[in-house]
Amino acid sequence: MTVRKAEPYRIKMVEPIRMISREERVAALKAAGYNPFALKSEDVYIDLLTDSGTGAMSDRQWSAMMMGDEAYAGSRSFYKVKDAVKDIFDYNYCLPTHQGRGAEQVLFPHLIKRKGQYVLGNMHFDTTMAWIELNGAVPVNLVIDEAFDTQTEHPFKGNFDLALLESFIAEKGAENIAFIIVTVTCNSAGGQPISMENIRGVKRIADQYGIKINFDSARFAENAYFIKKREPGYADKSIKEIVREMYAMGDFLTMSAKKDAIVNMGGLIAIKDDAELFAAASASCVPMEGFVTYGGLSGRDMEALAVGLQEGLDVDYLESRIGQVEYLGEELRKRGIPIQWPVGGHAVFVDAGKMLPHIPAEQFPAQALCNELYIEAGVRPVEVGSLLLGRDPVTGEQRKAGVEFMRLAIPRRVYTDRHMDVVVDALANIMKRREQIKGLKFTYEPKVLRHFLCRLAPVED
Ligand code: PM9
Repeated sequence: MTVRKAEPYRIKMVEPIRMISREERVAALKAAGYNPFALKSEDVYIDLLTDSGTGAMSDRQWSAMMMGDEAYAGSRSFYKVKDAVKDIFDYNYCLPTHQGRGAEQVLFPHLIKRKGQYVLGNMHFDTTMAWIELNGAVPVNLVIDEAFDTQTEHPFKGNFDLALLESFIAEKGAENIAFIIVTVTCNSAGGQPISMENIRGVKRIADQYGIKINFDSARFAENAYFIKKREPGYADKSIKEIVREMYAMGDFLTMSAKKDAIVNMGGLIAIKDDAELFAAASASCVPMEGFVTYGGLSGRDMEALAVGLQEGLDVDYLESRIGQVEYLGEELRKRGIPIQWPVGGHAVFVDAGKMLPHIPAEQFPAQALCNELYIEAGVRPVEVGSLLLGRDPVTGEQRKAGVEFMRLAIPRRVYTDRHMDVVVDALANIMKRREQIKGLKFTYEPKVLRHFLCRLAPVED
């Protein structure tokens, strides 16, 4: 019998959690306007809202924080981040930012030359989409069709549809494309990876038309792990070698360091070799995020980041982390719960449209399922469907998501497989009474990024 592997770490410190009563959960959700974002985290038993900034830092990261150099300018801690960026991505310039959206805010205005230009991606994340639109450009998603069919087996559902990418550029004209964003892994499609072969295809097309490539790098190491596991020719390469090969095809990167770099706060811009772009972004960084050697982070944050960037590449850690996501996914599948398959890197995405076919998209089936899971077991997921997608900025019409996902995002090194079993039991119970679940309507709808702050109420029959 093969001896199974366990987590490649010991737990040195714990944070107590508790499940409040069902009556208290019902009252808490009502007070939160049926939007789990408004719940107090103390009222949540297992928090799977996000894997962003929720990971457990290692003893090495905590001890590195003691070395934080809090100098306003020229901090020693900044140079450790810069060295890690050079070592891992081989990019020469770097600017820290307070988180991923800070990086987007600083860099994007220098890439979008005029209103109406397109920014092409496999599938843009919501804040990324917001920063593209706020700069007057139009975000376009060109992911392969398989991404929207949760039941089809495909190893790289985050891939670009290369034929569509090429025809879109040819039709609109290269001068109307601001840049391309390759999101690794592709969060909105289910944490789905993009293959090296596909990135090569994007690069070929980008070069042909003289268009630059940005990597949205929140989950760069998880993407590299999938390439190692699923793509022929990469089994014997290290994660760092794979990352280097991926990033050699890009021109710059924006990163939320709160995911694969396993810090609670932080972000990055890195630029391969364009000194002019770096100078322009530096000039924006100072008023927006802070001086160029701290960009919204303290010295101790940067110390933790320099260590976390390297720790995130550890193959044993990645195997255990993605193994836990697979475990949750497999257990749910055994109970007939429809999920994006194969599972992605950071989360299991439940196909709520399939599970609750009686709730139309405009009544947000995935949000209704999130609320039900909270009521059932105090588990907090997040909606990644039509509620998140929002309205068309021109027509004001509700856009319909390709799939109505409920995302169960797993924080890094935080929960055990026993916690995952709670989620499985709860969803299995919900599956039995799913016809009784009601859709939702707005009682308050903000104009931008509405899913964070909206308030809802159940639709009455
Ligand atoms: N992603 C997530 O939960 C956190 C915000 S929504 C609860 O998945 C990508 C691919 C992301 C991402 C954030 C950002 C923005 C950019 N790109 O949250 O600003 O997944 O650090 O990063 C979240 P920040």
